[in-house]
Amino acid sequence: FKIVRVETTPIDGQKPGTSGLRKKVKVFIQPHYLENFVQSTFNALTTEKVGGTTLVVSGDGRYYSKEAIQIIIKMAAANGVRRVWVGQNGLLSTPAVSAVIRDRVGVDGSRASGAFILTASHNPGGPHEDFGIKYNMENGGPAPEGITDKIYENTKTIKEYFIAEDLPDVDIATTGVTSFGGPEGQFDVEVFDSASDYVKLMKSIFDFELIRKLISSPKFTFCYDALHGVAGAYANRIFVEELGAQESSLLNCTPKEDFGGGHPDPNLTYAKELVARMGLGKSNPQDEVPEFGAAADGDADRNMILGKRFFVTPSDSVAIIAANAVQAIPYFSAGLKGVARSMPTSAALDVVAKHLNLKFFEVPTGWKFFGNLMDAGLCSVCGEESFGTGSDHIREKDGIWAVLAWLSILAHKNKENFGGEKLVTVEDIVHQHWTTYGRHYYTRYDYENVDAGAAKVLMAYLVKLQSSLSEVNEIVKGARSDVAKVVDADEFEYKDPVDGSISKHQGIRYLFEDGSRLVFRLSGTGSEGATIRLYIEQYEKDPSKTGRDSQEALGPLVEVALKLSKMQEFTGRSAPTVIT
Ligand code: VG1
Ligand code: CO
Repeated sequence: FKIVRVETTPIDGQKPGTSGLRKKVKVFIQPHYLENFVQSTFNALTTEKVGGTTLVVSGDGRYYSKEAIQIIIKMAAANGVRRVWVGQNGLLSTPAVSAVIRDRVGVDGSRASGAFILTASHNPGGPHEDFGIKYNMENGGPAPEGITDKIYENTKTIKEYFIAEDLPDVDIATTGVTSFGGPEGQFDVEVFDSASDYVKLMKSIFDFELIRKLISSPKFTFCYDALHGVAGAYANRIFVEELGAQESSLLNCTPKEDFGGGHPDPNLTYAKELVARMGLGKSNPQDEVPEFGAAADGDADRNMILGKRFFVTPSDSVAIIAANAVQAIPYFSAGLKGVARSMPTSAALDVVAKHLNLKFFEVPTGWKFFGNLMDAGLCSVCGEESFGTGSDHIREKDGIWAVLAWLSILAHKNKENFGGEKLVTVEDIVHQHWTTYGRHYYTRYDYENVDAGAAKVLMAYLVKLQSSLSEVNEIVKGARSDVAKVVDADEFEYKDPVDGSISKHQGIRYLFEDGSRLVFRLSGTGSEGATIRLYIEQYEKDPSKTGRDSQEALGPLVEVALKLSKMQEFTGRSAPTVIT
């Protein structure tokens, strides 16, 4: 093949957000749009770090992935990359990409040094929906801000990109190696099975034999919904083939370019079919409801955990996994190095860390901040309120790992009793946890696609309000006399304890005397307008009061949050788009 230099001009708005660049497909398919971003990434990494290396390119299989993969292969060839690895049919979940970078050895003994992941995660897909791309580094984690800032700077000045235009399209449906000759020597594309490396890793972490016993126990029933995302490429292999679940336990496990027209976001609003099956929707009380249910997002890094007619809040989920990891999961048997959560995630994990005397870290939203801690050996288990849970086995959150972690805890708690009378259920485990550690009532209100200007004004107003706590408390008291006093308020800023880098403006916090918190943030993953996220949390230590309905328990704090932020006045919205 020949290397062609193509002249181009900068395109506005290519700033990577919380997790890469996400835009409508119609934006991505504009001439030069993808090419500019990919070349800007190569340039940010520098020629030395790109030339001669092995690059992974794959994603959640959403619309436009197949075309994008061929373009990136041709650009990689032209930029001196030695080989490109592609998951069969272009499919690799985000956690599997991380695992592949860290652990996979190619047929010729090579190892990967980075990846382009093609996904817009939980955003819908299809010709009128979203596409996305992000770069992950040699540790398997998302590029840090230092790199993403450089990429963005490059997109603003880019003049040229390089592409091997005459390289034929590679058949990515068939596994195997295709070799080409270029001006600087050989260039290979290796297509490999999407699941093998990941399955191998999971088997090295969990006790599959024990989980198999749980799943085959007549008392236990199971259901997994991939929402037509890439998790489907792993679910059959792991849950059915390895763990013996029935095929009928899998819902929507065929990956589709448009996620079957759905919104591949595993929460109570969008995972409708699973929610109904688990008896949480308008199901018939006579229906057979599984003991355990779970769902994933488009790229399979998120998870939702459900019990029979019971929802596990993600903030509780990570705390419960951390509390049980050493006993229930072989990978952690030597102990946890530390635990971490994102700032808006509830403090349930903090309480576990204190009880178990573990190192604890609070980081800004987005998985990249956990990676540094893990690389430095400071953190084993971490999570976010946004249905993200994971560990240092890779450098991304991991939806299927979280499900296996819960299955391990269930198997561990029931191991003397698989054939016995009554199963220890998901709900039992959560209630036990609240009795020991107290409960953090938690909810998140999302105001999606709000006018971007209005959202900025609201945030600026909240920052300014913080300078006078007496004014804040007047508003609080005026709204609800039964809510505690605000004792502190700030804009969250994070200093990375490993590399000393500082991330500012990571969300506005109002901290109450009784440990309650209100947090306001603007989303960094949307593709249109602005999304305001409001996180509401209240701690209850008294075991006799931990069984309330969370929306009811949080009612007074919600009222205060809406008054404090003048939400309706600024945004024109009288209700959020999604409540989780
Ligand atoms: C959201 C979540 C955040 C998560 C991010 C990426 O970001 O709040 O916790 O890390 O999505 O997850 P934001 O900036 O929109 O609040 V994923 O599954 O979209 O890669
Ligand atoms: Co995701």
